[in-house]
Amino acid sequence: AEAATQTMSQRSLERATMRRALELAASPDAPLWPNPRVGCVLLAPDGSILAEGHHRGAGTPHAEADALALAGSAARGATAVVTLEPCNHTGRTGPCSEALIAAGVRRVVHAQADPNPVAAGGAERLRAAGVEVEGGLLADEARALNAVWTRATELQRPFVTWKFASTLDGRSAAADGSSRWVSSTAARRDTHRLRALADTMLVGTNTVAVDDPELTVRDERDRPVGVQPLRVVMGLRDLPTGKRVFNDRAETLHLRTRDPHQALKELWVRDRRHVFLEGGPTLAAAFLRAGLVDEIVAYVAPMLLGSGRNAVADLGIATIGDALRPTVADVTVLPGVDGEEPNVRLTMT
Ligand code: AOF
Ligand code: ZN
Repeated sequence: AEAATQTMSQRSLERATMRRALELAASPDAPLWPNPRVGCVLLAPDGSILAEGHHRGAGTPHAEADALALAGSAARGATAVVTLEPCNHTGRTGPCSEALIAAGVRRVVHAQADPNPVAAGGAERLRAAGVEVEGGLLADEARALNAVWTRATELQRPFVTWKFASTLDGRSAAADGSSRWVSSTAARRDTHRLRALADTMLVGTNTVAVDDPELTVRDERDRPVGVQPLRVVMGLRDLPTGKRVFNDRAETLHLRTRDPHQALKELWVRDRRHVFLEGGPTLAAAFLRAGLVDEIVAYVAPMLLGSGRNAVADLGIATIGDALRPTVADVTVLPGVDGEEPNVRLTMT
């Protein structure tokens, strides 16, 4: 009975410690990309906290290494509580599996299993060295914390969010090409917030030629914020250098391809994890047809045009049974400001 009670209290202690590790993983200086957000807590045999660590971005120590450096020789016999399975590879830094073994850690409790085929295998390596390993504790929370990174890593290509704004009848511009503005001020502000979470803005050459967007992230007062996502223009057409997408407020890449698979491949090798697709109807249709849209964010404005540019071009669907039917994950009403009407944001997967 005593052993059972001990196991119970160990379990609840490790659970609470994992919650703390998840908090650490989400520290303000944790990366959004290209690396995952990871936290680690080292517990002494008596259950007290020896050290806390977290990852601060590509090329800096992993969470485990960060905590081990703080604990020093006190890590001998400790339990490491980590939000992600310790890595087993030499990438930008050394393998955490070996670092934990060398430090004499006795037990490792991790949440999410490492979806990265290059780095996985840490749990196995630790067990082989005689370290007790338990995986899966609060794994759903850990996965949610790095939802886009996890999906991209599993797919081995960037995660694609297609964002569009349309009228009630699915138009993104009027017959004369005018589109300022379909969505409300609040909706456009919300778009900037979402853009800032991605590492890549993607449009087609046609959108640059016609709409001349800047594709930077700005806050409410229109000031540049933090590191700007990479701006990518896709298509074979040459573009005038005077377009706003080529200004010096962020980097820009012109991908001379029409193939969505090829584009994502080139972005993946450039360490891109999250593409925010804001291209016109042709590019959106190309990605949808290729099955390369992972998430759709639609802003719907209470406006009717009856003619004009469709938000998406022909998808080759002739009958209702063949319609693409994304699953709705969220519906949010964005209240109008300064006398504007509300807009609706639909998030779908
Ligand atoms: C991190 N931080 O705290 C942990 C990671 O970019 P690299 O070469 O340092 O390796 C990144 C991989 O290491 C990552 O994809 C994941 O599989 C593993 N664990 N990565 O950036 C961390 N623990
Ligand atoms: Zn590592």
